Amino acid sequence: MAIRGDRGAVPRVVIVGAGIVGCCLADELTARGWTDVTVVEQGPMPAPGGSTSHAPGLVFRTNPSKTLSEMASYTVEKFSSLHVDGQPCFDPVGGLELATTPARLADLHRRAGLAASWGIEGEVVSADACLKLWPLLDRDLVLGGFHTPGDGLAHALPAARAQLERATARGARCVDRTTVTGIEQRGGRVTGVVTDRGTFPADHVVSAAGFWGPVIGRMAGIDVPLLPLAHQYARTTPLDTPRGGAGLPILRHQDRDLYFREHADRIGIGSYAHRPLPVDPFTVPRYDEAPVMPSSYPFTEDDFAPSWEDATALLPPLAKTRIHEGFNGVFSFTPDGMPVLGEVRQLRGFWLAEAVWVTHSAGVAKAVAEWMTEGRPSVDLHECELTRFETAQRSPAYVEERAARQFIEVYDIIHPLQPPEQPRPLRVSPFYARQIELGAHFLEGGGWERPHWYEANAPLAEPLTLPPRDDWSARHWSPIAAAEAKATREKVALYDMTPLRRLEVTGPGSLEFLQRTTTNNLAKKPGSVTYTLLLDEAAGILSDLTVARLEEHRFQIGANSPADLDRLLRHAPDDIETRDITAGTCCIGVWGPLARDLVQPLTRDDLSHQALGYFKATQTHIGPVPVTAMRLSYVGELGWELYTTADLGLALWDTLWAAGQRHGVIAAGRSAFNSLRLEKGYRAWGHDMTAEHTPYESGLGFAVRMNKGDFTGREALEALGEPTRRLTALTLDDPAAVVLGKEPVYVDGLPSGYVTSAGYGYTLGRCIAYAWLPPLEPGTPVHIDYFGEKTAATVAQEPLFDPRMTHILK
Ligand code: FAD
Ligand code: THG
Repeated sequence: MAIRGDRGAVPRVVIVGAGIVGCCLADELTARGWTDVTVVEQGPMPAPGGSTSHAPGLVFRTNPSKTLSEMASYTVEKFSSLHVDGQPCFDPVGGLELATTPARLADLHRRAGLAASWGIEGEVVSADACLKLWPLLDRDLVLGGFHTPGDGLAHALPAARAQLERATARGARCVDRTTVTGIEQRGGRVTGVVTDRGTFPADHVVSAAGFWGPVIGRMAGIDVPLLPLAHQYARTTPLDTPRGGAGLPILRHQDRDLYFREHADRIGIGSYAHRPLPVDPFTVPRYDEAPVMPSSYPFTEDDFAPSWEDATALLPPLAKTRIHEGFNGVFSFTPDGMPVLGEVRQLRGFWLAEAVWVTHSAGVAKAVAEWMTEGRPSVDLHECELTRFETAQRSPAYVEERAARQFIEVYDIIHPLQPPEQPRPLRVSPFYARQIELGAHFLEGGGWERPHWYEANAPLAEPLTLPPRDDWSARHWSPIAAAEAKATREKVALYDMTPLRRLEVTGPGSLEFLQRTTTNNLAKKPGSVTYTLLLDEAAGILSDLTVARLEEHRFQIGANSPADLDRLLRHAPDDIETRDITAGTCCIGVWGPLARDLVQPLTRDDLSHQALGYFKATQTHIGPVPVTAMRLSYVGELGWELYTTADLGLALWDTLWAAGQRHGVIAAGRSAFNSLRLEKGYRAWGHDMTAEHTPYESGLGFAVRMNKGDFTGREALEALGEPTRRLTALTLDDPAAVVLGKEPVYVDGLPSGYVTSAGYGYTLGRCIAYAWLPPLEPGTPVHIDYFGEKTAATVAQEPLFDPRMTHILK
């Protein structure tokens, strides 16, 4: 099937860069019927001098990101089927991650859990078993390892060549020694690629330029948030042991930031232990001027010295060898370690496929090709899309600092809640000074400082008895959260909701536009609020939103990520305006049984249930502060979200705080917040459900109105059969047990799904875990693997808390 454009013409694609990503993409596109595909490469083929040209090709598939793990699995599968000169492009020598500290050994159990969740075979093995797999190891150093038999070595250059040849056989062409110098555009669309050998007209341009991404981005007027860093790789002189060339597994010694592979009778050593060595992509030498190749800088021996000591300590036979050759090889790092993918809204037809490891290259290429062909990828890419970054997260200083941090932390044991250290604080709400006074323990999200609990509430926690926590789940957690949750259920608490993204849609076409874009019926009177879903064409959930109709033609949307704004802007007609008002505004959630006692005296308007019902909004005043009050609550208690402009935020906080003293008001943080929403069964987009899930299986069918007229995803919803999996609420049987998310779930002893989000339900006295599982009856026993231990859990009836809504409807 050949791809045709809008006017029947064959669309022209130019891919910039013939590294592994560009070559995989040429193959994936031509396999999908794209015929006019040109790969433009500045260096000479078949080894043009980018990162791929010297990649040692280790493929460890296990990753906290399900998406990256699946992409890696696809790379393994695909490269295994590619052959060059009779040799497969993947060697399944297996992978071994070592533990030399108890903390690492525990973490390997956690990684084994991740592997099981994402369907990767692997097992934590003893030190003796490690020695069998890698006889050169010093047995005394090793406590155990994580063995993944299906991991191994990708032969990146042959894989690139094989895929490019296949693409060429389908009509693609590759022009090497041709440097892209400009991107042409007209009317917000890309029209061509300018090179030192002429211009290539194009309807789509994909920048697969690796660490040169920012250079190509600048030609297109886009900041590409990645930083090239050099990373040291060295090979030893030959090793005279009988095991040389025997197919040793790829090896990681993360406690010393090292990895190893065999090169016939030599050992290759990669190190992340050295200082970050940033490279300016704008000053990288051209191929002909580079000493070796553009991505290879001279080896700095001093930087490698400690790693050599660590390497010989782990592998004593290496002491009889020396470093034969080494180099500082350059590749891309991003602020969060994830790739940068997607079409740029401001320049239609211009796509990014950058900051991709060989490990994920085929999976990334497949996803981008699907996206270009069908309008959406088949995997959830929200962690990889360019649109995930906030404006402040794309400044060069931010990117440099965070990307260098990613380099340093690449093998660190990272807790899922662990906040990055710098640059902080970046974004703060107007209540920040008060939060500090109250001893807020801040974590970070989307650049925002977010209180997780307040030390000021410590006395409230003293009388509570909570089960003790293991070291891991006790991190970034405090028993104070339990006291804050209790105070919210029993009295009243203030929550800083400022980081909750707010969009404003105005103009005569607003209602029609939002009706067409989301699932619920929004054609209600001004003053109504509706919970609704943003779906893609295949009915995958792109976001869940609250839409408040504040005036006939003015809507305020409570959204999730910057991608939501991008999505709306892509589809918005000219007669409406859509903008992000988050930064200029703020929000306090006032929730708890005493919320009305606190707030009503501060306003002359009637806030009774009769006057302002559930999911209703109104403009009013709280003391001197004009606010928009929305009667809804993600924590499942009576109360309002109170919005005002940023300048008035502190006055709003102080007014509520002063009035709340006689009611015992507290400030409460996100740790309690997450517990309360789990008890209430409210889903968190990006954790519980993503574009890979549809509303019904996610338990969100109530937000879909099939009879309201057409909307994006409606047709796909109609075609859906009975769900084969469900987002399922589980409670852990042992009141002292906890899980945190992403753990594998076993039904009848078989791996059957994975935990999405989890937290302790303080009202319930048990940990709650949501999980994707085959449909199961409430009461079904299952178990969850937590650090290699099986913990019993039971399928629960939802909602776990207040099914009759007595806490809210009063
Ligand atoms: P590249 O291979 O850099 O390709 C980009 C191409 O774009 C280049 O060929 C370049 O010449 C071309 N280009 C740039 N600008 C222009 C222009 N203006 N005009 C025309 N062409 C242009 N990954 C793993 O998965 N496992 C590993 O074990 C591993 N080890 C590594 C070890 C080292 C020492 C290094 C440096 C990297 C390692 N990586 C590893 C990372 C991996 O090599 C890269 O992430 C990957 O190769 C990037 O592929 P790419 O196609 O995006 O980029
Ligand atoms: N507040 C506001 N907007 C938001 C959120 C929020 N947008 C993003 C995210 N959070 C959306 N998530 C939810 C999830 C559940 C509810 C509200 C926002 C909720 N659900 C009720 C229920 O499921 O019973 C009511 C649904 C209904 O009546 O249709 O309250 O926190 N502003």
